[in-house]
Amino acid sequence: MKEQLAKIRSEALAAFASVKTPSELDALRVQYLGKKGELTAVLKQMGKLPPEERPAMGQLANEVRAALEEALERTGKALEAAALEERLKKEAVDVTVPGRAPKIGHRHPMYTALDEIKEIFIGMGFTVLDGPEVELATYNFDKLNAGEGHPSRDWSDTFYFDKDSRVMLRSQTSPMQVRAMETMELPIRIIAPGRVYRKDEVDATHSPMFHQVEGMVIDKNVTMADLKGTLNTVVEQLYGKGTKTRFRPHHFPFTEPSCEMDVQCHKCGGVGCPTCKGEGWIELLGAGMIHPKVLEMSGIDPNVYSGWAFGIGLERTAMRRFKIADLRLIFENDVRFLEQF
Ligand code: 2NM
Repeated sequence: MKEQLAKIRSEALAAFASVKTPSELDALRVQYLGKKGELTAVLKQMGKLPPEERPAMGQLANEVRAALEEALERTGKALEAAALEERLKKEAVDVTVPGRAPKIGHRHPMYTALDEIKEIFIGMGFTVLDGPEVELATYNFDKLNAGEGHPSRDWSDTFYFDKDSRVMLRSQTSPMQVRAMETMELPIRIIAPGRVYRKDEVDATHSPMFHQVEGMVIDKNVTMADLKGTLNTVVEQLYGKGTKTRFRPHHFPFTEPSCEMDVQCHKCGGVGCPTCKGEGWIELLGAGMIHPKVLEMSGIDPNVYSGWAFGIGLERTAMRRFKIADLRLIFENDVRFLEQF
C-alpha cells in the first residue's frame, strides 16, 4: 500500500507538471482525487490493514492528498496566468502606429475671398451684417428709390412669391443696409455679404443665385472723397500697394452721383492683355453717394447726414483672385476643382 501511494504521488505530480489546458487538469483531478479516483480507491483498502499500521498509512495518505491538492492548485494558477498572458499579447494595441488622418476638407475659394474682404473692412471699423434672403419688395426696391414701374422690378428679372409682387428673393443685399439705416445708431459703417437672386440663365458668367458684398458709411460730412479714399485703400490691400484705380460715371437708382470703379490690370499693368480683354482695366464694383431720398425714406436727415455705398460681386472677385474661368465651377462643388485651392 505504501508503494501504491508513492506511485500515485509520483505519477500524479508528473502528470500535473505536463498538463497544457484547464480541462486536462480537471480530468487529472477527477482521475487522482475524485470520489472514484485512484487515491480514494487505495484508502478504501485501509480496512484490510492490521490496525497498528492504519495510523501511519492514514498519515501518509493525507500527505499524498495534500501534495496533490497543492500541485493541482499551483498548476491551475499557472495555467490561468499563461492564458491571461496569451490574451494580453493577442489583444495588444500598438499605440505607436501612425493614425489615419480624417479627410476634413477646406474652405471654398469664394469664402476665402469673402474672408479677405471681411478682414479688410473689419480692420477699418466696419460691422458685418447678416439678413433674410426672402425679402419684402418694399425693402428690396421702394426704400432704395426703385419705385413701382422700375425696370429691375420686372417679373422677368425677379423671383416673386406672390402675384402682388410683395414678397421676393432679394436681388441685392441692400435691403440689409436699409434695415441698418432704420435701426442702427449713427454713424454707420457696415458691410452686408450674402446670396442674391435674379432670373438669369446659367452660363460662364451668370447664375440665378450669386453672392454680393455691399457696404456703406453714413456720417456727418461724408463725401465722394471718402468713398474714393476708402475703396482705394481696400484695393491696395487686395491687389498690392500702388494698384491704380479709376472711377467712371454710372447710374444706380439708390446713389447720386454713381460710379463704377476699375482696377488697372495686374497682369499687363494697363497695356492690354487677354486677362483684361485688351482694356488695360478690370471692372471691380459699383458705388456712389447714397441718394438723399434713400436716406430720408429710412428716417435719416440728408441735410445733416450723408453717406456712400458700394456693391461688389463675390463670384467675380473669387474668379479674379484664383484665376477661375467659368462661374459654374464655383457652384458645382466638384472636389477635383475645389481641392486646388
Ligand atoms: C451697388 C452700387 C452702388 C448700394 C446702395 C445702398 C444703400 F442701401 F445704401 F442705398 N446699398 N448698396 C449700392 C450702391 C450698391 O451695387 C453695385
